[in-house]
Amino acid sequence: MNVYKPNEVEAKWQKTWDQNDQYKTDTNDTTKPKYYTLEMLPYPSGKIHMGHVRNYSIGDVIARFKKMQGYNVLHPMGWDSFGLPAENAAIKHGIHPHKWTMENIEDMKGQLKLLGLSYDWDREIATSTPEYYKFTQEIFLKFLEHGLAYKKKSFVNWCPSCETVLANEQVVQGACERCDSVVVKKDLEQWYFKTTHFAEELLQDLDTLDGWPEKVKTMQRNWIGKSTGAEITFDIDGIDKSVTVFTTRPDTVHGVSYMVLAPEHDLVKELVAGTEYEEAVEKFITKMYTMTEIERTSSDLEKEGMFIGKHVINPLNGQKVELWIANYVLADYGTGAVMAVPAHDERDAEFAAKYNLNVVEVINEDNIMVNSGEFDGMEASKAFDAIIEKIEEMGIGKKTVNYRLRDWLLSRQRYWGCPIPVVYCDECGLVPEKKENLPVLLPTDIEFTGKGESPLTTSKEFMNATCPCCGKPARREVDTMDTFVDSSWYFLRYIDAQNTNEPFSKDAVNNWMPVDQYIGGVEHAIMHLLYARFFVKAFNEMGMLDFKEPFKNLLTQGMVLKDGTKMSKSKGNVVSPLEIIDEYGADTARLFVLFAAPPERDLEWSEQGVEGCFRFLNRVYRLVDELADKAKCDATMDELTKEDKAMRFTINATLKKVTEDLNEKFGFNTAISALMELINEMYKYKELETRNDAVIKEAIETIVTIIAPFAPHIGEELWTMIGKEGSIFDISWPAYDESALVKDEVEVVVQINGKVRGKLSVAANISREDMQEAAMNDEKIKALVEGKTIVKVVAVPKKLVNIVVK
Ligand code: ANZ
Ligand code: ZN
Repeated sequence: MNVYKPNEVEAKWQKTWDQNDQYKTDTNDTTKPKYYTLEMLPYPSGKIHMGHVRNYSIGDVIARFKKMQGYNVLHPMGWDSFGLPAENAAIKHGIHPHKWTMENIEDMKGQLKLLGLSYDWDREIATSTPEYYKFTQEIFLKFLEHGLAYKKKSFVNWCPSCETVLANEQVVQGACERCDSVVVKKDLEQWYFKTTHFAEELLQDLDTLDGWPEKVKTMQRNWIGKSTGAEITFDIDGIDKSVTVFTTRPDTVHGVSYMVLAPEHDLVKELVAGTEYEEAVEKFITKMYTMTEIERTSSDLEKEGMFIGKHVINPLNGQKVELWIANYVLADYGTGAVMAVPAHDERDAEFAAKYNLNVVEVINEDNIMVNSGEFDGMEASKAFDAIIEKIEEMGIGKKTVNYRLRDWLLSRQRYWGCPIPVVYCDECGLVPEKKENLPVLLPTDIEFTGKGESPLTTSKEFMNATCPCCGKPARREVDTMDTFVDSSWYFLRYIDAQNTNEPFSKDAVNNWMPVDQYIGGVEHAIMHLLYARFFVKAFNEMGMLDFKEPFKNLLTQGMVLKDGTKMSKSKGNVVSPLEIIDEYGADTARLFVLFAAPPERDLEWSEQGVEGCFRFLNRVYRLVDELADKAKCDATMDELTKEDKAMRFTINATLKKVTEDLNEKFGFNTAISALMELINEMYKYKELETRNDAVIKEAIETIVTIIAPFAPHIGEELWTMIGKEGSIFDISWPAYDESALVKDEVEVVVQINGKVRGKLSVAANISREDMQEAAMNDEKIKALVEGKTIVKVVAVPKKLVNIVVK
């Protein structure tokens, strides 16, 4: 008798897989259909956590199952290795970001290998290596050349103490998240990608993504935020100037009772210059600089504003209304100006109540226009178009579409990111670096102080550049790219990871894209997925590839919780994957995260659950070990008893269910529980005196095959124990035996006057008459109808017999 020793089994098979290059993919092999399965690439923090275990276990089951189904499977892994933590480690511990990152990658790679994941490590990429970021830079230059990257001045969050730009997420209640100083807005030149160029396509093409969760598509739709409405121009009273508003409710234009400009609107300073309002307006604008857009658009925002001394004229009814500025109007949405209709807009209503402004209703409860001149009596939905038509006729406005989506601000004042490959020359201005000079390397003579614009300015080596155009001394761009840029194209690089000439070959990506199954956390539902989609659309427009969407199917897995909350260091509820692997083995860890909940749902960590999975694997091991000789025999199936047939039914029904559950339904938990039932049945069956060796053989082979994608090490081990040669992952996923699922006996219900009174087991092909007779002869039924008059007996074959009595 053998004993299951997971650590020995797992080390042995991991070594064998490595030696045999088990998971290398030949992307040029076209004899099989392709299947590209991908998990979102991790940041190399140095330690894997349970979220990784869950994410990668899901991906691994899919990869192994698809391979056994005959697909040529591509399943790569890499590292999103630029980013702030490496720089912070440099500031704190004096270790260079590159060294820190590469050591973490080595550590984490070792940990992933312990999980037995079927990655083709030959395709591994790390976004912070020159071999990779060379091409990120090449792509940037392509975007620049095609007008999809540009530089413009804009107001950004600036911490005066850290002397750096902050992302919106780094500003907490108006203060720097790191040092708590009050954040100000600074007008700085920044780099942008023109994501808005594809706003409509990014929205429309969501409809083609049938394999994406509805909630993710909704989040993207809201983020893109398409609004249809009109722009309408109002003249300013007494001077030769006007204000144009964007409104989604042109039908309410007669209800405008004041107008609001964003405090930062270009006109504001001009309108108040030299007036009594000037000083107060200046103060108000400065105050706005300390607020983030998120705060200003929040519905709990305390509305605040001020009159700025001018009036505008409503072009439809000639009324003069006051011109205000207010905190709830944003400078860079629509036109930065709002026609306020407090009767029909909540924000305006709040503001009007606070400052005692007029409220004029223009649509009544029945959705009919009132107080609207010639439009009175019209349905509001009709007035929407009618008023647009009118303002277009008058030449004071037009129908417009607006998107909430902004261009992507990609420059960061950081060291550990991809250098933006341009230089500034006194003679030639902004000059893109030449392609043959790429990569523009990150310099190593850097001081990490945590202050300053970009640490790159401290590098002499980096700052003393030559102009690629005239050869004179020039200054390099010191900003680096947002790390989301690196992860917007990595899935293409995996397909052609050794290509030294170009980021990827067009043919290769056309053959292998889209990713058939993408798996990752829902926290990436907006940014990463939108940016990756944008990149693919940009590549498509630039002729670099022929498809329009990168990810055909998307699975967003739930979180791993402990005691109902997310595992986190601060809460002290983190369970270390390495400890679990050490104690129970990776197969148990994998089985647990796959079994404990459906993949989209949150999963509650349970020590008992883990132990249960470990006991189950032991139970499977003992069963296979005990019956290994039978599984090796060559008995034949003839002469099956009733019990043999029942066992064969369970074996094949389980195989059918598992196959269906894995085929794009992600029913890992239900598949595993079906397997558990099969094991239970087998434990009973093997005790029968009449047990049939051929049935045992079928059962054991099926069990080992089913368990393999979930728990690959024990799968291989059991496969060897039953005398098979080679890897189980080289066999074809078996087809179930249809004939074993045809039952020769069926259970039928017996009713008296329509109420169920009993059940009968009868031959599946029994005649109607025999079925009626069998029911009438049943002892229990006999007793129940005794002394009553039988009016009629109805039988439905394979289902029921109904006896009507009086
Ligand atoms: C008049 C009105 C009447 C409006 C009404 C709404 C309801 P979405 O749907 O998000 O596009 N708005 C326009 N530009 C703005 C800005 N820069 N900052 C803050 N608010 C702005 O919202 C469009 C509506 O938001 C516009 O339609 C405008 O108010 C306001 F009963 O115009 B509405
Ligand atoms: Zn020059």
